[in-house]
Amino acid sequence: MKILHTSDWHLGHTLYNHSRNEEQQAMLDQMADIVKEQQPDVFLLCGDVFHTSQPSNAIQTMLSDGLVKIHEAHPQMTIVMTAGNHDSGTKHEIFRTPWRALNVYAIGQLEKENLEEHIIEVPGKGYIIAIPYTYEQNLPEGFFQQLLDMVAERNTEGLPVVMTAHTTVKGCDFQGHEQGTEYTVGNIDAIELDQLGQGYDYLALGHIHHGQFVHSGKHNVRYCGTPIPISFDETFSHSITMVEIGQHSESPSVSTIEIQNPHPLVTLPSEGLAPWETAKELLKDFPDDIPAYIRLNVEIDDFLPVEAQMEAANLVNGKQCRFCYINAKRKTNPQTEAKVLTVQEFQAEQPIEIAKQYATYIGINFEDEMTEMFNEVMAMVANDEQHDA
Ligand SMILES: [Mn+2]
Repeated sequence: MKILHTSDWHLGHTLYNHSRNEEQQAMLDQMADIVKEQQPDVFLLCGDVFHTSQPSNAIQTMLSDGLVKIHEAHPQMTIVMTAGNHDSGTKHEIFRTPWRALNVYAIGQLEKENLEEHIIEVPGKGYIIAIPYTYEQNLPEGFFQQLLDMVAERNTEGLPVVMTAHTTVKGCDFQGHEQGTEYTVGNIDAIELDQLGQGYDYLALGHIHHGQFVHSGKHNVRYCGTPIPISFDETFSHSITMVEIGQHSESPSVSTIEIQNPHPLVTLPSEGLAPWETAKELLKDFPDDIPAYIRLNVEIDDFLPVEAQMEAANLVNGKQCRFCYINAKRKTNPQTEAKVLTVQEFQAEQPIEIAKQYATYIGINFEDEMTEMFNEVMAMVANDEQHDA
């Protein structure tokens, strides 16, 4: 069984108010070309089809036209499209009946009473267990294993078994996701790989934007990643994943095909931070004919000049690139850097000490006059509390 694995299209995404339609259309066209060339048996789109649960009419048309083109590139191919945390699970299924006529399975919600809805048999080729995103609280215990067991029972021919999920698996590399931690990425808490059961030959994951094998020891658990970047921090290459599995229990062979983005996301300088004056020079020198999105990484002592945004926007006048934003960071001085406190330490500290540390953290000098004002306010608060009591 030959599978094309993709996820996280985020159709309708805007980058600092710039529409991504042109790029996303180019991405869809490349998908159709790849399908025509590769002729996979299965096309998996593992969640985050749209960027928002309320995509505009034009964006919905973009998806349906794109999917029809992908279908026409290889009409025998089974297309499985699950909903991610960015999608509306119910809207995802509105056209499931007409989609079926084009060999497209739209799976938006968990069918706890009707598990069969999640099992798609690709005749003579293999099985797909298609599972959309769901709140963990809404997931019955052992749900994945139950489905895998159902497939194991009927898979007497030893055909390949592929499962999809849209979630955060513990230990993944979440570069590109803002505010990601070891425990939660993109509003989905990390789960152990074991919780997704055993018995699949390949686990096709969506949600994490950096394409990667999740370290399971074997190369059969994979995030395919975004086909085009959603954030400036996705500084890795973007691709779709091609998977081939001979038969059940055999290791899949996996390769990637790169997707070209006509509007690259560029950070200036390409590494580290530059002072504001240098950043402006870099922007001025940026080639006129490259239709990139630009972010400036700027190091500041205290504050950016008020007119900085406007200055930068003016500097790209007449260029093909689009200025997005200034990512300003304060110089960190190891001697004055605020220390990290535990809750207990925080509660034990005097309010004035907390205020001083905060001032240091945001780069303000806490002067004697401020100490005086602070003490005065504290006295007033204490006085009020006494009256209230
Ligand atoms: Mn996503």
